[in-house]
Amino acid sequence: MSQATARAHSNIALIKYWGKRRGPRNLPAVGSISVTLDALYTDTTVVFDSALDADRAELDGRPADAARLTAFLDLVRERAEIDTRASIVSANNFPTGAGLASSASGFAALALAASTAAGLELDPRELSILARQGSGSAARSIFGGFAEMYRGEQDDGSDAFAEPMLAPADWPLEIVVAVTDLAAKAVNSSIGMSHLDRRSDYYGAWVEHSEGDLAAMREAITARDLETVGALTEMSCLKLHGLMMSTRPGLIYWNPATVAAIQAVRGLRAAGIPVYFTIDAGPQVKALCAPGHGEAVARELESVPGVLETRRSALGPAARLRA
Ligand code: 2P0
Repeated sequence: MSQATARAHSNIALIKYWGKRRGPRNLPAVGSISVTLDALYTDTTVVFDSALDADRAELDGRPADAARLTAFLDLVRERAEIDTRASIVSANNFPTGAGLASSASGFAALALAASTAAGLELDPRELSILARQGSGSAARSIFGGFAEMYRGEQDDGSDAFAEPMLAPADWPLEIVVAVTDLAAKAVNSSIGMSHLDRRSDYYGAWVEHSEGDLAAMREAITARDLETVGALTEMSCLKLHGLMMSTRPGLIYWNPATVAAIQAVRGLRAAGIPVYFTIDAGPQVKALCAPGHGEAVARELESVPGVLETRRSALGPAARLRA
């Protein structure tokens, strides 16, 4: 038996990933830039055990569908030249599958725990490539602080990985997550973003403008220019949701509280608080703000009708092994 436990944190994209290029295992059609969240994480233990005749998985104390996980473990087994089955025990400290990027933290933690338990010593880039093969956004959760995921050009995905941009201490922004619905989302991201070239008339424009958006965001982050980072973040979010709404069948992830929270963020900004919203494939609103404003932002978002709870977070660390 060999085992390892890893913790990886969720991340939120400021410039969004949506859409895949042709090829296997989550080759993104566009690059993305994200921040890793300290307050939201997944702990995963993997045990390779020759007594098992099939992979077993448990998520948050309940049996989980092992099929997607077995496909992922097969990548690790192939590389380590073993065929031992594994038991995976994983827990999120936040709601799973509700637009809080549990697949990002989940597959990043699994990549690190499974590769280590299998005896592989992967460097961060190799880990990022491995995590991407579980879920595209997981490639970014290998790193802390700000990270950029590259689209890559190769058919084998060898250049589709993330890299760190800034450590949390380099620009210690705060994030407030406003939860508006705890249920798992109706359409998961992989399905929502499948075959977009055939399903949305806006997709070509989304891909065409992505390099410009990424370049502008890189420049704003390097300059620590929160106003520009925030404007680009809201633009990429709204462009993503415009694309989702334009997809046949139209995808609407928002509820009334999502819209109310957007307005509340803009209201705070009009009152002089540097805060900007973003939203992933779900109804939760994430507010990015300057250091020291998290408490006021959380208080305001908690007063929005339909907001169930808020979570405050600093920028988080890279994925790491735990004893
Ligand atoms: C992102 N999202 O950049 C975008 C914005 C959601 C909206 O990446 O199919 O779970 O596993 O690669 O990574 C969610 O998609 O999709 C996502 P797969 P994933 O964070």
